[in-house]
Amino acid sequence: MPGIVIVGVQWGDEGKGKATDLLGERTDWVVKFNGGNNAGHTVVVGDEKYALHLLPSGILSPGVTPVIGNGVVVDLEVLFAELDALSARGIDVSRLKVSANAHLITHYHRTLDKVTERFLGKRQIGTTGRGIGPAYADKINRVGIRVQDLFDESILRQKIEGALDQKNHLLVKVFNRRAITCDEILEDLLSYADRLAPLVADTGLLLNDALDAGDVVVFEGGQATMLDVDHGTYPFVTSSSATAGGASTGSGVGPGRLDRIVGIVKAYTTRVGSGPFPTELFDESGDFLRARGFEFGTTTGRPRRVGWYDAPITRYATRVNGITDLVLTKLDILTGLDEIPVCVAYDVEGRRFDELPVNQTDFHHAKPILEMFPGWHEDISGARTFEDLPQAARDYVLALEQMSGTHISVIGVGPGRDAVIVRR
Ligand code: 2SA
Ligand code: GDP
Ligand code: MG
Repeated sequence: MPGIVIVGVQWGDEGKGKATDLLGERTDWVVKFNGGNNAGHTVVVGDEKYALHLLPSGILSPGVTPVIGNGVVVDLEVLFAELDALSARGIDVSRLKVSANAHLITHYHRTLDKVTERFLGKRQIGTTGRGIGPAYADKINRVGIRVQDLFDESILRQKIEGALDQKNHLLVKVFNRRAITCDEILEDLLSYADRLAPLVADTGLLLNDALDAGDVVVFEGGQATMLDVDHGTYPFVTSSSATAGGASTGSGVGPGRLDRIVGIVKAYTTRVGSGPFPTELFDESGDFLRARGFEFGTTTGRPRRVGWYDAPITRYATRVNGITDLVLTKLDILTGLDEIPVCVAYDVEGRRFDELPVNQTDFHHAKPILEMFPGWHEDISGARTFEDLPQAARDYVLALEQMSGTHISVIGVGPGRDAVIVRR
């Protein structure tokens, strides 16, 4: 099974970084195919904790070649800061490859992200402020700057000038900001060119050759299904394809080569930023989950919104991604609850919806129809087989599996690399 895709089922932070890291021993390549340094993956290895933003989680495993694919937007300052920080901790980062076609995040993208959010006021998306949306907007609008442009100064200058024509109009006339000059952007980008040059590659070719040779390639999704620009709760989404299809377009590998699609799903639900969230909790149960699960943004530190498990979302994600296996994470966080509610369907002003309503307005008004499951009080963090779990925890997992229609092959019972139960 050489091509394995990792995708988030809910609104992100399900533990994709840990899942990718877990596969590390059997993996030859890990490819990031979407997003940029808006991602936040926390990986715990022994006593060491790593927070990765732009780099694929596979960078922590010796022997893995990490790849930043064409579908990613790259902030060069962040790239080199993250590489330096990992090197200083003894991680070998020398194998990293960066697609020549990946787009760059510049100073004006970061500025526009922040001022647009401020301008939106109550309607803001709650972005990470990293310039992600404006960089993808430029890509689609055909005024983006790609990694390869750094190596042709006259082309680079033309492209920056083209992009700034529109940006400066907006910045000065609408947002009352100073104009940005072509020279300042050019100088900043070119300052990274020498360090970047040896990393740049035709990554699509490398990955296809690797698959031909029988290598195992993991495609690591950033964000998640419900934040996908097409399939998520638009406009409260990120600006990239976070679902399995994005693994193909964002890496240059045909969809037929993606053999397994692994969905990562938390035993409850969280979301950062604005937008609908039917099972959201505003009471002490929410405080319990946030504190126990340490639900704070890995990138921005923002408290995450928390809620119960939402089965229609998992069914939707299974369909949209073609999920073949689920990894259920953070089951240990639910320990200590007498009863665990699960959303099995929605009520929208008296109408029952068993699946996600097609109309987003209905989803905004959806109230969860909850089914109660008995909780457990035993510490499960040392469980390493399914049989080690208390009966109530097993029943909870089997119920989620039955509701989502997909096999749960791995269960997370703690943040560490070894805190997992692998089921056949
Ligand atoms: P953006 O910055 O344009 O991608 O924001 C658009 C929406 O996407 C959400 N988003 C995320 N949601 C969860 N986790 C993300 N990564 C970080 C983490 C987030 C953090 O791992 O904790 O630290 O705050 C992530 N990245 C983007 C974002 O909240 C907006 O709703
Ligand atoms: P990602 O964005 O999907 O990679 O997820 P994040 O790293 O942002 O958030 C997941 C958090 O949960 C991280 O702090 C992980 O160390 C932690 N984690 C992952 N799996 C488990 C688990 O099974 N149990 C517990 N307690 N923590 C976990
Ligand atoms: Mg995260």
